[in-house]
Amino acid sequence: MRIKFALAGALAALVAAGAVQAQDFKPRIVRFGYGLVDDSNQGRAARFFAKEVEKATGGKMKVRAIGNASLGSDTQMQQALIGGAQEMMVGSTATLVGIAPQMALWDTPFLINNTKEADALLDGPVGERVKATLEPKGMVGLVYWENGFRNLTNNKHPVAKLEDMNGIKLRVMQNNVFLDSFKALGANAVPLPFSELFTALETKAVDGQENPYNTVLSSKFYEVQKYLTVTNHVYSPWILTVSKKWWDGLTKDEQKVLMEAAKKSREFERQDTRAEAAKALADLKQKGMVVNELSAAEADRMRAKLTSVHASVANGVGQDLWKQTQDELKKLR
Ligand code: TK8
Repeated sequence: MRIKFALAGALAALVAAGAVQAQDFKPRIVRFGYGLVDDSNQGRAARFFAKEVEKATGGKMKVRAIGNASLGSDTQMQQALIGGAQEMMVGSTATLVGIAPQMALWDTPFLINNTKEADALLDGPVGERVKATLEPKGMVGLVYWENGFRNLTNNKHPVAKLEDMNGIKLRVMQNNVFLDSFKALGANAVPLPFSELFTALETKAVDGQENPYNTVLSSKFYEVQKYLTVTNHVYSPWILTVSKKWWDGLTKDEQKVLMEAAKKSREFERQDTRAEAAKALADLKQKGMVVNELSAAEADRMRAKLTSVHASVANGVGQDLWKQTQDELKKLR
């Protein structure tokens, strides 16, 4: 019995190796850039993706996962992809809005309530439709990863009510929806690339920022930020993108391998991110951060201010996409 299984296993391995050889793979190096540190959910998933691709191509395609924004900030890498100087990256959809305006859909405050809604919306027809707007701009979107629900940190005082936002100099992503949202809350919103954020916090050029727990932890923002307010004000996706110039030169087999590895990495990344997020708050408290939850009444007041941004997002992304999104969400709720 055991021998039979061993034989079957060996046979399966041979067939798999043969299948890899029979496919059309060329020796290639893929520079895959990202903004966070190596030891982050982004870094772990990038390395997972790299391994999957190497395995599936029998080592022909080598993916170099390069973090810390060493290849540039999100927007710089996007330009490198468009020009064909870099093959691949992962970053926030929010930094793509200047190139693909419909990406602003994901910046809508309180659009998505939980991860079940996030997965269904992003992996469904709405997510596909938004992703497809990248192609005419010179990039191909593969899959969405989870950045996560964003929360507020600052170094001035705990934010317990709406008025506490007044005068906080808050770094936001380079994106008008984020700028408008935090202006509406009364903060002094300053757009900055993520790669400059730690230094800006450290030198007190800004007082605060907003990001998921995972990033506050991996980027060590707890070293330079005292207060964390649980706001969950928006669900932020990351998106894996490749240079269209490069993609169009790949064989069909290569494109298929990349797409399949991307889908596997999506499952890995979301699980890993959610597991880390579930215990991150306790870790951050232990590192000395003072954490507060908003009272229901104050959360409602902030929500009311932020939903005022919805009409402008709807106009920006188009009423048709906005309506499709609302319809999909209704079905999910
Ligand atoms: C990483 C960024 C980051 C984002 C931000 O490059 O800029 O605050 O949340 O994840 O894309």
